[in-house]
Amino acid sequence: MSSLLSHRFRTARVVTFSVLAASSLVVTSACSSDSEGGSGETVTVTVKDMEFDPASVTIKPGDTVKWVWDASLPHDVVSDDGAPVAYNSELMTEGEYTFTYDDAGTYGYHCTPHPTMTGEVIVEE
Ligand SMILES: [Cu+2]
Repeated sequence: MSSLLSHRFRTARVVTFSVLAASSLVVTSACSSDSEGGSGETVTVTVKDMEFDPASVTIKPGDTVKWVWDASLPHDVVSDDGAPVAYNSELMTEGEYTFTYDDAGTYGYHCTPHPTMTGEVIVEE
């Protein structure tokens, strides 16, 4: 009987977390749709433990990518060697980092401590 009770508690906590995660997603997408004076759109990528989600995004010149951390391990966002422009965030577990891509091209990036954590931004006219 006690194991059933603890299972029910755990289920309730998972549901609460999901509701919180869903409501923060709504806030994020609401923010990304507000643009001022014809400036570019903002696309959000979540920095999770061991993956960028989504790992590939396609945007237009002048658009901005906003990485939002949702991680327990420290990760960063660093442009690949040979990418058309260089940038890098701090190593962190929470917070956000933005970069605006002015020119068309394919921009690979990665996380320094985790070489298998890779992503790309495709900028198309
Ligand atoms: Cu990482």
